[in-house]
Amino acid sequence: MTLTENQSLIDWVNEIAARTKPDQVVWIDGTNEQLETLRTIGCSTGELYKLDETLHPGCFLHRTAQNDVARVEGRTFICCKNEKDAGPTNNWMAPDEMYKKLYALYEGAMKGRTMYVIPYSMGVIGSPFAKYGIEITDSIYVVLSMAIMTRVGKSVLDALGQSIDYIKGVHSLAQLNEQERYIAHFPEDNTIMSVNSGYGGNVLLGKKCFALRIASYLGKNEGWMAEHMLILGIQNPKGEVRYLSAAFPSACGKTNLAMLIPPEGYQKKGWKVWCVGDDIAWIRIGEDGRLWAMNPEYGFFGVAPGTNARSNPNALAATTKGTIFTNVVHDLDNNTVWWEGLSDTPPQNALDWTGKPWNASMGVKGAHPNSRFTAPAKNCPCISPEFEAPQGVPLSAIVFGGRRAKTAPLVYQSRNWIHGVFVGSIMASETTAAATGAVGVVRRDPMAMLPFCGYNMGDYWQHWLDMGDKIENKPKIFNVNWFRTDEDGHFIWPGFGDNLRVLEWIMRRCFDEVDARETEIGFLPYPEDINLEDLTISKDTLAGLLAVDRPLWQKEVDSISEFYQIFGDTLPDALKAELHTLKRNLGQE
Ligand code: OXD
Ligand code: MN
Repeated sequence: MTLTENQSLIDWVNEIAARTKPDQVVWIDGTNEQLETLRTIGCSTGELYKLDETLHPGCFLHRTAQNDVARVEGRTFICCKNEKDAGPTNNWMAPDEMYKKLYALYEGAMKGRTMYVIPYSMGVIGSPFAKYGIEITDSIYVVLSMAIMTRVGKSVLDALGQSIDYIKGVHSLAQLNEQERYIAHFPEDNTIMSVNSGYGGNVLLGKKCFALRIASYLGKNEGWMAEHMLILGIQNPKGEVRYLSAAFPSACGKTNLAMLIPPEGYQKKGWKVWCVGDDIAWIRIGEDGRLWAMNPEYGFFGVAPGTNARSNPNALAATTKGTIFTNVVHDLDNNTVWWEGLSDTPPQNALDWTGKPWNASMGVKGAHPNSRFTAPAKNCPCISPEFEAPQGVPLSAIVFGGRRAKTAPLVYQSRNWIHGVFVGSIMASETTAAATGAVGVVRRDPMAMLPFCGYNMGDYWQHWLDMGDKIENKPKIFNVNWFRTDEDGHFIWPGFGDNLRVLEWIMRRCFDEVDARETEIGFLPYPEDINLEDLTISKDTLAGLLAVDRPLWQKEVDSISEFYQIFGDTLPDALKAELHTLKRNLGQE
């Protein structure tokens, strides 16, 4: 049954159905009754396994195809008219060429299947800041995951009314053919098309495709920002809550920071951290001249391995009900799930992520390293009371960071907004041995947006600079690095909950409550201003973490210059000037 009288929407759905030729078309109304029917069908086809209702109420296990376990950056395209608008860091194809290719792949792709039409909202339905999307898919897993990750159903159609202001998304599993897998974005047409994949990051089109790639393009044109950032609130003993957003490349602990549990001493004094979002922030200038950030999502799509009661008890708690687990170990004795790092007691009688009998003595991992949980945000014990605030929360600070064994200090503050944009643009992370085999290879990932910016990264930096001109009460911009190592390769800073000690200094800087020393790279804390109570780390060690290593920074400057070169004339002059200032400060010019 069609749930809307929006003729443009009906016409488009009919057009896609005529191409893909499903057996039937089902509109998702958002009722639990309908979702329950789909869960039952999903279990009957083997797409889902129902887990133990007592241990994991409303939870399911799903497995992707073995050739389909991660985002495919090499097959992700920005299809705008001019290649230059996609920039040097995106794959580009002319829209006509890509449409032709995709329409051929979609031809009859849903034969024998049901086509689902999912109306969804990024942000609170009805809020002036929400944006709506329609995802067409032939996967029940996608429908059920979208119903966790976004707000779905008839109320979205009601809010949309006759408007044509929605993002069109088409997804088909087709044959899951790797050679013909495409994740294509048409920013100038408000359209996303995905084919031959069933992995979340490629097919839950509200997330990376809409809320980052398409939304970053919309934000540039409409004067706001879509960022790959967590949002959190820090409540101090006086009961004041101050907010920050933070961007880190993957594998730097974004979800863990978003759900941080304060050290015991801090808890006793009344400190608390509230999670507003763990992955995406839509940021606008409020009437008060401050930046306001909202989380457009409704759930968490987190990496399972390594998540445990110590590293992130809040994330673990979020997965206890209404969650879909993908590519984890199936514990057959308890009909529950397990992954590396969850506990020291792997199940004896289990299936690995591919569905084959497995136990730890086999010496191979049971869960895929990129196995995931899709969990409702509202399950999270520290979810912010402002999670549903339509306008979001006011930002006092923006934090960038990466994984750097040596170069970057524990924390530093940019001199001003423009310098802060520079600091974001030079963000980098070093690869770990586990990921690539080559330790310490520096990968630049500006603002953690390299795979997610829907247009030319040079223009994106210019947009950041332009926003700075318009924001009256600018948040302060910082850089953090939790990952400095000693001679033996051990992490020096304890990380996890103790990162609050650094966030506390950041907030004190934002409210002019603490001094700092100006250095070549920006403002650094005086060691005595970072609270080390209850830690074994000495003040000297901390001083080392807060030192600027000139020779390393001189090398860094060479690497930044090389990176900047690929942007040619789209590199904003203001960033060139910042690079010169850094060189001069380091005595290189
Ligand atoms: C994610 C990612 O899944 O950044 O959030 O890859
Ligand atoms: Mn992410």
